[in-house]
Amino acid sequence: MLFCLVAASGCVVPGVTYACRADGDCPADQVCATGICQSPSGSGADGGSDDDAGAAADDAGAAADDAGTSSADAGPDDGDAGTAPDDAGAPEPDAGAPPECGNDLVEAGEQCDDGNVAERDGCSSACRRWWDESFPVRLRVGLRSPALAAVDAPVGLALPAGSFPATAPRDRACVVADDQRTVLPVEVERAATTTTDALLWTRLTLPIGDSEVFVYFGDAGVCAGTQAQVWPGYAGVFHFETNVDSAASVPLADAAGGPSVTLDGRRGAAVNVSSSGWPQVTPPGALWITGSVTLEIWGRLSALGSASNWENTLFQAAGDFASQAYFLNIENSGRLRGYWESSGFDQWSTAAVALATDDWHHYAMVRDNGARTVRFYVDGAQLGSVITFSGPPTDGPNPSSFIYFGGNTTASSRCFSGTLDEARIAPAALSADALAVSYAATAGTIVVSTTREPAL
Ligand SMILES: [Ca+2]
Ligand SMILES: [Ca+2]
Ligand SMILES: [Ca+2]
Repeated sequence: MLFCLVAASGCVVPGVTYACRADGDCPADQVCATGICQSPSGSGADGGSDDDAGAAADDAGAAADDAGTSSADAGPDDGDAGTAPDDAGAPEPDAGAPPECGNDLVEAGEQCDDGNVAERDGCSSACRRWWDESFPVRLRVGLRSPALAAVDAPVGLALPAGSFPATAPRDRACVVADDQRTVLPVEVERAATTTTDALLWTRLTLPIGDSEVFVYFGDAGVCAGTQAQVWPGYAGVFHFETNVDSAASVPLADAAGGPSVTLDGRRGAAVNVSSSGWPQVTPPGALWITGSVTLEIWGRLSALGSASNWENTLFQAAGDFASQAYFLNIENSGRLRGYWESSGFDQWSTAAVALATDDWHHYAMVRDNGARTVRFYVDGAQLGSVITFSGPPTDGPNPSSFIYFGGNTTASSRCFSGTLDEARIAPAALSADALAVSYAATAGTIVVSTTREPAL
């Protein structure tokens, strides 16, 4: 410490503390207290006013530090235990701080960051590639379709046991495209109550290479009401999950005696059909089709038919014996046979399928009124040659008209004996590719993998 009469000599040395006798001995911004020049607000007891000023700056730095800058708190902690932000930011600097979702920066631990915390926009509120964080579980479904022309088609998703929690409301699933944004239509065909498997349908544009969709479970029915979007273009779709089950709002009834349901269907449950009972639609309504039509059904014979022809009936749309809009059966020879009244059309496929009992096959007939052709299919592949015809059916339905699945109004020996599943009737001539997809989609060959996320 040196004495210097500041006011008189003007000798002010920065960083030096001056002795004084009066305020006039001190620099202009200081006063004389207890013989030493110091700031007016300071306390001589704490060793100097700079310390307090430093404390204030330190606190400001702590706040800035917690906001994400790492430079402010470089100095030793000032010991001000009351500054909560400083403590919350420990350890300093904030190298261990979690990433911030929604700051438009993809940081460690984030799969994406779209600058917001909104759901269902491709990047979730947790910055994951996840449709909506309110769904705790999803199933990643890997897909691969056969090579074909573009087909917009229903695709069956069979979800194995263990795919999702037993408590999840499986009748309220959502199907989302791989962009985590596009919600696809969904129909829950089967949601078992005692196991954790399920059968869904969605609709996709094929072909697709290696692709995937995601099934989300566990939230209230935000995707309800999209079922009809799975089945445009069909007059009737019948899953036979029960003996009166149909998917396209077509009332399906039992024939006398009624068919029993077996869980051992081609997909989910199916109906056991015999001459004593089959499912039917009466009156046929929109299923009475005299224009182009496509008939599809899965069948498993328990025994070959006992008649000498017209046996193993699959479809019969009839008003009476002499009024039929379409008919399809499997002759015991393995040839498919189509028929309708008013035109004299009665033709077999030019090739045969090897029939065996207890063996599922997908059978189809396409009547193309525009091209005047009939095509037969087994398991998605055309059976034999295209057959031409000259006249389409002309009979309208009458008061006793019906659609039979497996039944035959002419002779009980012509009924189907076995199990039928997944019948469809479309008022159009579906393409060969569409039938290939229909077969593959029901057989499950389009789905190549299912993975639960998160894993159990
Ligand atoms: Ca971020
Ligand atoms: Ca988002
Ligand atoms: Ca079924």
